[in-house]
Formats: sequence, structure tokens, C-alpha cells
Amino acid sequence: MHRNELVAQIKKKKSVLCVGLDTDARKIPQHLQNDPNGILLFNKAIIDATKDFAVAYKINTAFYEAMGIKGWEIMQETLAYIPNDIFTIADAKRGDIGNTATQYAITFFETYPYDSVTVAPYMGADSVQPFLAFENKWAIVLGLTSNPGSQDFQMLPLEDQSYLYERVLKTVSSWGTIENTMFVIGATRADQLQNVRKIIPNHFLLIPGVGAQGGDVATVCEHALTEDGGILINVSRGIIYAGDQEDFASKAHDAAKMYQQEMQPFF
Ligand code: OMP
Repeated sequence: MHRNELVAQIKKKKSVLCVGLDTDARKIPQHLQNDPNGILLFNKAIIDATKDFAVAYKINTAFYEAMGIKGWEIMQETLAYIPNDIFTIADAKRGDIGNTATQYAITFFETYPYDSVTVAPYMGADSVQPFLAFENKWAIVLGLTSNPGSQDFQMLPLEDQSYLYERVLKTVSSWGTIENTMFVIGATRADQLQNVRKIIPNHFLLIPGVGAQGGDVATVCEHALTEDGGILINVSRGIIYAGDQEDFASKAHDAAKMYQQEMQPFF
């Protein structure tokens, strides 16, 4: 998807909501756990219930890969069910030497036609650049993540007193453009958001960590929103498990609407 189409969705819906489909077979409502197609039915119902508020869906591949071949089929059918004008993310956190990275890019851009894939930058330029060679496709590179372990390496001070994650943002942003590169910045790191915007004022940020991990929409919007929107705030468990009974889809609808309404005043 071209950046302009994503920006148009954001402005139309007055939303930067990304719904995370981290669907866990043990957490879906009981009546679907007993159905052989339960996970796909769950995902379709969540998409139907949230698509008026969402500008992106993030499929966390781990939850599907763990199921083997059936999981890949569910992922494919879920991806096909997402409306064409909504941005799609394969949250696969890949990263490997060049020729292998190219195969990962083919997997998530062609075999499974996602708009974007999450990429770990630890192996450097040749591990990220293959993802930047596909027109209208995006690499979403880990910058400063939402988990406690982000302290271990990402916040290490370098010789010039900047943090390692800042160096990552500076360097990786020079490999691509604002039309093919985004960065993951955790909502739990709101204290760093203004700083992030100083380094990469125009890049899209994928911001997970709202809801179950404690980040909040208003703070993130205040510090990171740009004229184009410029952010995607991901909520997974806070939406897809808002209800655990037969009315789970209407609970997900209400949760997605609530998040969109928190975003709306910023437009
Ligand atoms: P919830 O906490 O349930 O909203 O899920 C957060 C989602 O974002 C999960 O799919 C995580 O794998 C993902 N995520 C983080 O939670 N923190 C990060 O720093 C990066 C990601 C990610 O890249 O999506």
C-alpha cells in the first residue's frame, strides 16, 4: 500500500488504530473452541466488528506458526478477509543475511500479500535492505520496544551519550524512505517519544503496548502524531478479548470504538 492510501484511511476514519490479531486457540470463546474452524470464524467476526474503526490489522504470525500448516492456512484466509483499503502487517520479526532476508520478503510480500513485515535490525543493512526493494511494501523495524527487556540493549548509552536505539533510528532511516520504512516504538516508552520525533519527524511509527501493557492513547497521540497521522497504535488483547462469551464481537466493536474516540479529538 502506498503511504498516501494509508494517510487517506487515517484521515477518513479519524483513527490510527491497528487491531492486533494475536489469536490464541485457548483464549477464544468456548463455543468457538469446539468448532474446527473456530479461530478463522473468530478472526472474521473481529474484523467485521472493528473494520470501521481500524486503519490497520497486525497478524502476529507466532500465534499461527505454532499451529503448523493449519495455522498458515488460517493466516492466509484471515489476510484475504481484511478489506483491501486497510493496511496489513505480518508481525513476524524476521532478520537474516541478504539472500535469506529476500526469501522472507517474498514470503510476506508475495506468497502472502501483506503490506508490511516487522524486522529486527540486529544483523544490519544487508538484513533489512531486501525488504525495501518491493514497491509499496514496508519494513517495520524494531526501534524501542515495549517490553522490560528493551533496557538490556536498546537503552545502552553509546560513546556520544546517545542510546543505542537512537543510533538504530538514525542509521536505519538512511537506508530507506518514509514511503517504505516504519519503526516500532512501544507505548510504554512514552517518555522517549518526543526524542524519537526529533530523530525521525516524518516516519510512521507502529506503537504497540496500549491496553494490556499499560500505555495510553492520549499521551502517545500528544507526543507522536504528525500532520499525516504518522502513527499506528496497536491494540491486540484489549480488543480481541474484550469479551469471552458469544457476544465477543460486539464487545470488540465497543472496545475498538472507544479507542477510536480517544484518537478523534487529535484530528
Ligand atoms: P497487546 O499487548 O495484547 O496489545 O499486544 C501487543 C502486540 O504488539 C503483540 O503482538 C506483540 O508481539 C507486539 N509488540 C509489542 O507488544 N511490543 C513491541 O515492542 C513490539 C511489538 C510488535 O512489533 O508488534
